[in-house]
Formats: sequence, structure tokens, C-alpha cells
Amino acid sequence: MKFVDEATIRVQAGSGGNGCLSFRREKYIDKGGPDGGDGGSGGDVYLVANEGMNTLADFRMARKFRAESGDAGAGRNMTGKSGSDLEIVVPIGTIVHDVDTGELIGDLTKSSERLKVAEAGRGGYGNTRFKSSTNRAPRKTTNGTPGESRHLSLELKLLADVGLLGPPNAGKSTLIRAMSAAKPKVADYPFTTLHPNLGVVSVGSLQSFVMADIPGLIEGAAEGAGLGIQFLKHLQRTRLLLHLVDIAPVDESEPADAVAAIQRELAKFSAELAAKPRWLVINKIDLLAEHDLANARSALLKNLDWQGPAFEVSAATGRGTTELAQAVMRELERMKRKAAESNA
Ligand SMILES: Nc1nc2c(ncn2[C@@H]2O[C@H](COP(=O)(O)OP(=O)(O)OP(=O)(O)O)[C@@H](O)[C@H]2O)c(=O)[nH]1
Ligand SMILES: [Mg+2]
Repeated sequence: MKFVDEATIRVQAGSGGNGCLSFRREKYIDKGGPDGGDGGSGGDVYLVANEGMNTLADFRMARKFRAESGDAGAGRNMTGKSGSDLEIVVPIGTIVHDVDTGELIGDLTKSSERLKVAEAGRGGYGNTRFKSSTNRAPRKTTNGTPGESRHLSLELKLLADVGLLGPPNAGKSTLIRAMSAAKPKVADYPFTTLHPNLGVVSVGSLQSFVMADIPGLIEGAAEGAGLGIQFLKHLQRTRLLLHLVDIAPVDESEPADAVAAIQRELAKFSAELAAKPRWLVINKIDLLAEHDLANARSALLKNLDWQGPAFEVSAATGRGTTELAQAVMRELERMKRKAAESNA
């Protein structure tokens, strides 16, 4: 299985055009002076962040990118046409390294942000440039310089406010479908989601936050089991985790065990991630009668010794999801105010 939040590409900036060797040839002028123009410069290669894109999937097919080269100069002091710059669209949150040197080239965090990744070659000089009082008919020109060529690794860490956490089949994708316009695949088998999906959750008409649906995590994920640790990385940049638990699993396993297993993986992966604010979201409440639900809920909270916020939802019917979205929005606003105050 292959995942698409990492990709490597080759970029080549345009070369400069060569300078031109030429002399004026006109009627009645016997020995015209030099009139060879300069070569045009090549095009640079840029990466540009765009919110319309949220995976690096496209780079599995297209992996080589080349900007236009400049044209050579021409007689009559004509400078060659410059090559156009090349813009490669990448998702917001893309981190770029040079594969050969390991150097961090940059991190695209805002919409429309541009990052130059390969420098164009300069145009060469035409012979006109070398005219002087002692050399009226220079035959010297210079060639354009080659454009820079680089091997880049792209890595996408999602920039979501909220990350959904849970084992396979907990209903993460169903929940993001219920709360946003994102429509990832939902199915009753594990590992339906193979790469992260982002959804924008609107709360009222003016407020919204970005939620990330990631593949399910299983015991041993921190060491690479299942779809592995790369998806834990995505959660590092979120501000709040929603930990989904299926309250009525078909195999009749204990919901508390499922939550505890994931808590252990978080702690193994990173202390920082384990300490991130995390709310419990009890899903599939439509499967239980009112009374059974109340019992299952209190058993779960007691088993886990859960002190934090806990919500009940049915991702399938949408019940409880509006309240959840509103509470998340309030919490994100509160965090933002707190961060602003401590910066002031
Ligand atoms: N009855 C009921 N079924 C649900 C609910 N939410 C999800 N399901 C079902 O549970 C199964 C798994 O749902 P998904 O949304 O694909 O689960 P996931 O957590 O994204 O799973 P992975 O992508 O495999 O990690 C599907 O058959 C859903 O229809 C719910 O609130 N009630
Ligand atoms: Mg899923």
C-alpha cells in the first residue's frame, strides 16, 4: 500500500539563452559595428500553496518539472525572449527539503504563498557588450548559464485545527461527512481511509474550523503497525483531538479498551501529542436504547477514569453533531484568545 502525503519530484529551472555574435550589415555602411544581443534569462521554478489541493497524490504521476529556457540573443541588438517561470501547485502545509543535501528549503503555510525552489540561468552577453575603444569589432560572446536542477522531497503535514482519532470503523469518516462538505469513503471494513481528508466545518454563518479525518490507528501504530505512524504525525499540528469510540462494537469488545489502546499509542509516539487537549466522542448512539446508552456511557467514563469533556453523537443520523461543532468552535476561540493574551 502506498501513501500520498510524501512525494519526491525533480525540478529544473530554465537555462539562459546564449549571447549573439553579429555585426551590422547595412547599405552604404561598410563595416557596421557589433549588434549581437544578449540571451534571455530562463524561468524560475516556484511552489505555490493552494487550499484547493489537499494531498500530494498528483505527484505520483507527474514527477518532473521544467521551466522554460530563455531564447538566444539575435542581431540588431535583440535580446532573446525570457523563459516563463513555472508554478507548481501544492497543498497548504507542504514542507520542502532538498533530497541531496537534506537542507530544509521551506514550509508553505498560507494560501498563495510562493517558494522559489530552482533558480533560473542568466542570459549570456551578445558581442555588443564587448565593444570598446580598442576593440571595435569584438567576436566575443558568452553562453547563458544553466538553470538550477534539484531533487525535492515534499512532505505534507496537515494544517487542521481538529484531528479525528480512533480505531478503524469508529466512524471518523462518517462524522466528517456529517459535519462538513468533505465526502470520504465510508465502509464497514477496517482501513477504509488510506489518506487524510480535510473538511471545513461551518458553525453558524461566519465561523468555521478545519477538521482532519485520518486513517484508523491500531495497537502498535507507533511502531508502524496498520497504516503506521505517519498519520500520527498529521495530528501534531492540530489544536484539539476528538477521540472517537464506537459505543456498541459488533464484536462486543469493551469500548474502554479501544480508547486505552490508542492512548498508549499516543504516549509511545510523543509526549507532546499525548498531552494535547483531547475530547471523547461517543459514537453510534443510535444503536442503543436510551437506558443502555446511559449505562454504557457511565461504565466507559468510569473505566477510563475520564475527566475531560465527553460528547455523544450519531455520525450516521447527525444527532449531537451540531452541539459538538459549536463546543469545538468555542474551545478554539478560547484557545486563540488565550494565546493572544500570553503573547501580549
Ligand atoms: N449505526 C451507526 N453506524 C455508524 C455510525 N457511524 C459510522 N457507522 C458505520 O460504521 C462503519 C465504519 O464507518 P467509517 O466512517 O468508515 O469508519 P472510520 O472510522 O472512518 O474507519 P477507517 O477509515 O477504516 O479507519 C460504517 O459501516 C458506517 O456506516 C453511527 O453513528 N451509527
Ligand atoms: Mg475512515
